Amino acid sequence: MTAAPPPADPRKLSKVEALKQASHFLRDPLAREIGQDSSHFSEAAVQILKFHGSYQQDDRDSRQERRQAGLERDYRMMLRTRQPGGYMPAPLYLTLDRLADRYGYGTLRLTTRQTIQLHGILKKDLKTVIQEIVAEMGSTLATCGDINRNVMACPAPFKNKPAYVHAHTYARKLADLLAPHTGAYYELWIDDQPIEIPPMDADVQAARQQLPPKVALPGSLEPLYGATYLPRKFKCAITVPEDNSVDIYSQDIGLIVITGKGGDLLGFFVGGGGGMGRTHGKEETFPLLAQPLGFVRPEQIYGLVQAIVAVQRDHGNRSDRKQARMKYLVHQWGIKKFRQTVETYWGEKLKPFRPLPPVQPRLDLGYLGWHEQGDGKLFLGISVLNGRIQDSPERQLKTALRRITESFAYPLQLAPTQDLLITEVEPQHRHPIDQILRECGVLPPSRPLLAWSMACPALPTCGLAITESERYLPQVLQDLEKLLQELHLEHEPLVVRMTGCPNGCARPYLAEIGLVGVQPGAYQLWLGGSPRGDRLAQLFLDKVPGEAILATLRPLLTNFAQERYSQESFGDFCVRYGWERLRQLLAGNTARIPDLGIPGGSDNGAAVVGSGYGGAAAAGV
Ligand code: SRM
Ligand code: SF4
Repeated sequence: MTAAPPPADPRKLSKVEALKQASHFLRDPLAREIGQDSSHFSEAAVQILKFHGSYQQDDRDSRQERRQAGLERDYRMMLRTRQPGGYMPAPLYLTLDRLADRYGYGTLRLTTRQTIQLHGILKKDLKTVIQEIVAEMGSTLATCGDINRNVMACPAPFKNKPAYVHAHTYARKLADLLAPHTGAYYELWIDDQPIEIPPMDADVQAARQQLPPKVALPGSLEPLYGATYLPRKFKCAITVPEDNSVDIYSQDIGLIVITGKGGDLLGFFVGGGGGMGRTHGKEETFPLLAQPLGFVRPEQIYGLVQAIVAVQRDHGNRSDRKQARMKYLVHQWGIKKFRQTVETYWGEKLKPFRPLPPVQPRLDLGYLGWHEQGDGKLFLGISVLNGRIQDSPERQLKTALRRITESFAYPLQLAPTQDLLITEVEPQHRHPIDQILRECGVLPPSRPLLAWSMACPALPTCGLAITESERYLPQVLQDLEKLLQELHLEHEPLVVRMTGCPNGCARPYLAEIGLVGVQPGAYQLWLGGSPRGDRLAQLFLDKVPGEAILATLRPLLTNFAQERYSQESFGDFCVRYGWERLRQLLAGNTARIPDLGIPGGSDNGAAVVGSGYGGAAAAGV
C-alpha cells in the first residue's frame, strides 16, 4: 500500500531511532523522570524531551570550576515556544517575560525561526513553566526533535498586500497540519488541569484525517510520522515572491504564495531540500540551497506537503544522523527523482514553474521602524541585537516591551532576523509607545550593521558551541563599523552572521560575511552569499583568530570600496572579483594577520552554489 521501502535493518539504525521507537509516542522514559527528584534527565529522556520543546543544557561558564570543586554540572533546561509565522499574542508574551524572571536567567531570546527561547530553567520547574505557557494558549510542542519545527513566514503584517495575509494564514495551517497526533504532551505536562487548546481550521483537520493513500501509515496513532517520527529535524517556511526575509532556500520545504491580480490565492511555488548544517572535517556534510519542485493549487497544498514529509520519513537516512536531513536525500537522488517519488506518494502531478519575480535584497525589506499596515493601523519593527531581550544600564529593552505590552496589549510579530514587530498599533498610540522606548533608551535603528546581523547563542548555554558567538559578535561589529566609516561604507547594509560551530543556526552560509566557530577563539570566514539570500557563501579562510577578523577583512573591504560597480553588494563583488584575486589581496597583508591557515581550495563543502528558484524557473522543471 505505501511506497515505503522494506524497514531498514534494525541493527544499523541510529541509537535515537531505538529511543523513539521505545518511547511509546514520545512518553518514555521522560514520563517517569519528570517527577523524579534529580537535577537532570537521562540521555534517553533528553532525546524525547526535545520533541516537547526543551533541551537539557548546563552552564558552560561554570563547568570547569564546578568540576574542580567536585560538583556536578549546573544543569538547566532551555525551552522553545511554538509561534507559527512568528505571531505572538500579548498575554503569552507577558507570561514569558514573567517566567524568564521567575524561573530562567531573566532574559528572552528571539530565535532565527521566529520563536522565543527561555534559558536557565531548573528541571524541577519545567512542568510549571510549560503549564503556564499552555494556560496562555501557547505551546512548546514539536519545536525541537525529529519532526516539523516552527513554520516561518515573512513577518511584515501588511493587511493591504493579500499575499502576506495568505502567507500568515498558511503558516498557521501548515503548523497544525504537521503537528503530531500523540497526546503525550498534554498528558505529561498538564495532568488533569482544564486547558483550552487553540482549535485547528476544518480544512486542516480534514487533511490530517485523510492523507493521500500512499502517504498514510494505516493503523498508526501517527498516520503521517509513524512511531519513529522523522529521521531528523524538518523545517518549513512560507513567503511572498519579493520577500526573502525567511531565507526560503535554507528550508526543507519552502513555499512561495502566488496571487492573482485581485489578490486571490492562486497557489504556491514549492521548493525543497535546503539546509545549513555541516560538521568540520566531514566533507560529506555541507549546506545546500532548496531546489524547485513545482506549482500547486491551494486545495492541493496539504497533500503535497504530507507527501514530501512521507518521502523523507521513508527514504531519509536513519542510520547516520549526520546524513539524515532531507537535503542529502534530494542531493543524492537529484531533484528529478525526488520530484517523481513525491508525485508517486501524492498521487498527483506537480505543475511546472512559471518564472518568479526577482527577490529583493533582504535589507530593502525595511520592516524595522514605523510603518503603515495598510488598514489604517501601524506597526513598529524593533531591532534586537542577536535576539536577546534584556535590560542593560543603557537600554532597558525588556522593561520597555513589558510596559508597552501591558499598556496596549498589541500582538507581537517575531522576525527571522531575531527582531520583533509591535503590530496593530492605533495611530494615536505611536507617540506614547515612542515615549516609553525613549525613556528606556531604546532608540530607532540607525546602524544597518547592528540591525541586520545575527549570531547564535553559543556559549554559555549551547552544548555544541566551540567558540563564542552572541557574546562576541557585538565587539566584531563595533570594530567593523569603524572600518566601514573609514572606507565611507557606513551605509552599506552588509549581512554579517556568526555561529559558534558549523551547525549554522544563524544561517551564516547565506551571509555576505559568515563567521563560523572552528576552534576555541578562531573562526572560518565564509564570503560571497548574496544579499538576496539566494546564493551560498564559500569558505574563504580557515581558523582566523577572533582578533584577526578585522585585519583580514580590511584589504577585502578596501578593495571593494575602490572597485565595486555602482550598487554592487559585497557578496556579489566577492563572486565577481574571484577567490584567487581576493586571496592575493590578503597575501600582501599577512604580516598583519597572525597565524592564518590559508587553504588553497575555495569551496570546501559548499557543494551547490545556485541562483535559487528563480534561476531554476528559467530552466523549467
Ligand atoms: Fe539550531 C542545534 C539554537 C536555528 C541548525 N540549535 C541547536 C541547539 C539546540 C544545540 C543542541 O542541539 O544542543 C542550539 C541551542 C542553543 C541555545 O543555547 O539556545 C540551537 N538553532 C538555535 C537557535 C536558537 C539559534 C538562534 O540564534 O536563534 C535557533 C532556534 C530556531 C527555532 O526557533 O526553532 C536555531 N538551527 C537553526 C537554524 C536556522 C533555521 O532553522 O532557519 C539551523 C540551520 C538550518 C538547518 O536546520 O539546516 C540550525 N541547530 C542546527 C543544527 C544542525 C542541523 C543539521 O542539519 O546538521 C543543530 C545540531 C543538530 O541538530 O544536531 C542545531
Ligand atoms: Fe550552538 Fe552551533 Fe547552533 Fe551556535 S550554531 S547555537 S554553537 S549548535
